[in-house]
This record gives sequence, C-alpha cells and structure tokens, in this order.
Amino acid sequence: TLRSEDNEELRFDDNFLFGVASAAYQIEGAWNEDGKGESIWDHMLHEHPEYTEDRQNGDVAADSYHRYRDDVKIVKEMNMDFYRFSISWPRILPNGDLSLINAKGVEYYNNLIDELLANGIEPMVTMFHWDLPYALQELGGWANRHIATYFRDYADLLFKTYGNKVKWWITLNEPQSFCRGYSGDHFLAPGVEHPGVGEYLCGHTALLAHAHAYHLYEETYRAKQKGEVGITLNSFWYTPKTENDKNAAERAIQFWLGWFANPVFSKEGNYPQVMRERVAANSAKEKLRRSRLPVFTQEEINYIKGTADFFGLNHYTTNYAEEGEEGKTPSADRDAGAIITQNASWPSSGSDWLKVTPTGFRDLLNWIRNAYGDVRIIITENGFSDRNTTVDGILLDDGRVTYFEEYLREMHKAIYTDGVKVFGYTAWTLIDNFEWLHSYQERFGLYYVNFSDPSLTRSAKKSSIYLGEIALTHVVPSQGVQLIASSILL
Ligand code: GBH
Repeated sequence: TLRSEDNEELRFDDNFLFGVASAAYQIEGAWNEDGKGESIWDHMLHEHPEYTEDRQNGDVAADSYHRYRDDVKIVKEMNMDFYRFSISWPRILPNGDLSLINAKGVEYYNNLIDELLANGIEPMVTMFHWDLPYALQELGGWANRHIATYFRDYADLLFKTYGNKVKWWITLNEPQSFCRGYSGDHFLAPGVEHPGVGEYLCGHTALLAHAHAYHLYEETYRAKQKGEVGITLNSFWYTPKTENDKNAAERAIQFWLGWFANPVFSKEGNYPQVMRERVAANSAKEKLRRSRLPVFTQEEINYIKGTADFFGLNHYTTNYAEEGEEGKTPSADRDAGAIITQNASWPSSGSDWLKVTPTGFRDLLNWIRNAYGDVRIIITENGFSDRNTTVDGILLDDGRVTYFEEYLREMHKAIYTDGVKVFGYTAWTLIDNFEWLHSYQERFGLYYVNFSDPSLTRSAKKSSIYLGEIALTHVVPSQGVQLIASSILL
C-alpha cells in the first residue's frame, strides 16, 4: 500500500526544524517596478499567454513585493523556525551581470530579511528559483556554460550583501525541472525546444554554477559568516510496475535524481554511469560524433564533488516505472528507457501529476541514504494542491491536512526507524500563488488568497493551523484531521 496506516502520536526532536517555502516569481508580482529587469518567465508569458491554463501570469501574483510584512506575520502565526524564499536575480541585477545593481531590489530583500529576524524567524534563501534574467537568455541562458560565471558573480553579491544575516543558502531549486525549459517538454521558461540536447547543456552549466557558488562561499565567506550552502533537488519515488521492472525504476531515479545528485553527493562524482552509457549509445545510433550528454573533465568532476553542506529535497509523489521507451527522439525521457505512469486509483489532488502516496517518501529517503551515505537532508518542499472553488472548501482543506499527516508519518519512520539524517521539513507553500503553467487554478497554499480581491488578504486554512501546532509542539497528533476544530477558522 502507498498509504500510511498508523495513527499514533509521533514526536520530533527539539532541534528538528520546521519551515514554510515560497518562490519570487510565484508570489512577488511587481514584475517591472523599482528597476526590476525582465525574467524569462515575464518574457515568455507576455509573449505566450496561452501557455498557462487561464492566460494569467505572475505580473501581480500575491503582491508580496508590497505585502511582505503580511507574509512574515503568517509565518510567525504558524510558529515556523524558518522561511524559505527565493531572490529574483533580475530584481537585483536587471541586466543579469554586475553592470547595474538595482538598489531598490537590494533594499527589498534587506527589508524582508530584517522583518523575519525581528520576528525570530531564520531566513533560508534560494538564489535561483527559475526566474533567469532575460538578458542572459539572449545569450543562450543555461545552455551557455559561461552563464555559470554570471551566477557566481550574482552569488558573490548575495553573500556579500546579505551573508551577515542569512545562514542558509540554497543555490538552485530543481535544476532537473528548470532544465526542461530547454527541452520543449512542458513550455517551462524559456520555452526553448531542443529535446535531448538542451536539457543536458542546461544541467551541465547548472552543476558548474552551483559548484562555483559553493567554492566561493568556502574560500571567501564561510569563516566569517558561518552559514551553510546546499542545493535543492526534486524527485518522485519510482516504484517498479511489475517484478520485471526493477531495473527500469532504478534507471528512472538515476536519470532524474542521479543526474544532479551523483555529481555532487556520490563518492566518485560525475553523472551516473547508466546515464553516461545510455546517452552515449543513443547518440551513436543517431550518428552523432559525440554524446549529447556533455563530458566533465576529471578536474571538473573533483570540483563539483562534495559541494554541499546539506541535501535539499523536494518531494511530492510516486510514479510507476516499467521497461520500455517513451518521449521524443531524442530526449532525456527516451534516454532513460522507462515508461512512467501512475495508478488511477491512487488518491488524487488538484494537480494531475500529484497523487497521495506517502510511503514512497520513506522509500526515497532510504534510497538517497543508500546511494550517497549519511548526507544531511532537509526537506525543502512537500505539499498538496486542490482546485476547490468555494471559499469554505478551500479553507477547510482536509485533503491537505491528511497529506501532511501521512507524509510526516513516513518521514518520521525514515528518521527514527531507518536512521536517515533528515534535520528539517519545509511545507510548500506559504500562500496560494502562481503555480507556473497551472497559474492560479492549482492552489498549494497554507493560506488562502483571493486573487480577484485587490487587497489580496491572506486567510488561514485548516492546514496552517495543523502545521502551526506541529511546529510548536514537535508532535504529530494522532488522528490530526479530526482534532483540528473547524470553528477556529470560521
Ligand atoms: C515544485 O516542483 C516547484 O519547486 C514549485 O515552484 C512548485 O510550485 C511546486 O513544485 C508545485 O508544483 O504540469 O504535468 O507538466 C515540483 C516538481 C516538476 C512537478 C514539473 C510538476 C510538471 C508536471 N514539478 N512538473 S506537468
């Protein structure tokens, strides 16, 4: 079964951290205010409103650029130890490079960080959550390996400017997701369509960029600032569809998680062997002179290896993998050699890809420990979407409470039964926001936002009260859904 079946009370250690996450493009709005430059998401959705479900974009979103005090207030209401947010690169550097530093942008994040610290909340900063300066996309974006150097300059500015106040840094959010913006798969920005090539070039640059930021911190900032630098990778759990599909499931996880985790967290470094072999073999069949997967020198392998103080993991759901091929020729999907499906009977959410499959969480955490040893893991995202249209249905979000309860139970087993070193948990997401191509139709928030009301008030959902109790007590109560009185809300 993929559901969690027990319901006893569970306790987390006192020093276990609880937090909540967001991302700049999804909440800030103010897309062209106070000197902010254009990002690839601004550009793509202004050119192609039809890419999103309801033709809307993040121009205004939840207006957190002006309402960040409201955001901090609710992080505090939920008793969270930290707030994971991202900095918009083009808000700080409108041209992408150091030719222009936007003082108003720098000030905005100073204000946000100060507001958090004044409320006893640790800032955890994601440097890049998908909103590349469009100026850099004109130079090829992540497909151009020189962009790694631009990222280092940007990281340098962030460490220098905020590093005395920020102790938690995440270089990149989900490179395996944003690199799909170069494969044409899902119209993720920049919407470049070079499947089988673009995603690998992007990944190569992203790994170098990450390593640059880590080494820079190590050499220049760590001794004084004493913070930690990590990377956030996302992975579904892949379970074999039948007894005969075990290799396919292993390949799937090596292609999607190992792609970035192996170079950084494994002992030997580099892309997973199965990935190097399969992409090379397919490339040869296509009569190409060299593999579509770029090759690292031994020096680069050593340079990237070990460049993380912690492993940030975003996890939401489980997929089946079975033997076979799918996807365009060529594409990373096809190279992986696995057919990915889900079971229609698994409990659903508001997102077609997200099924409620909590036991996969424990399996994934164990897989990571087996593959990479006792790396310190922090869950940087985990959450549930719905599409309810009535406000009551949205505020009384039992589906989300159940999801959190079951996933926390499985994570607890991974930590306290299996011994996986998870030191913190971050719920996705603080408030309803711009859910990329699904725009404002899929809601992941712990707080409700009415996007047609100009005041964009944040209202507590039941799940925010539930998680707020857990963050305060470090206890997952038995039968959580039933315990939360709806009357608190209405
Ligand atoms: C995270 O990605 C993101 O970090 C976050 O910004 C986002 O809001 C959150 O998840 C919820 O989605 O639409 O069928 O093409 C999670 C991994 C990768 C899952 C892309 C959805 C697209 C599926 N995501 N994937 S589809």
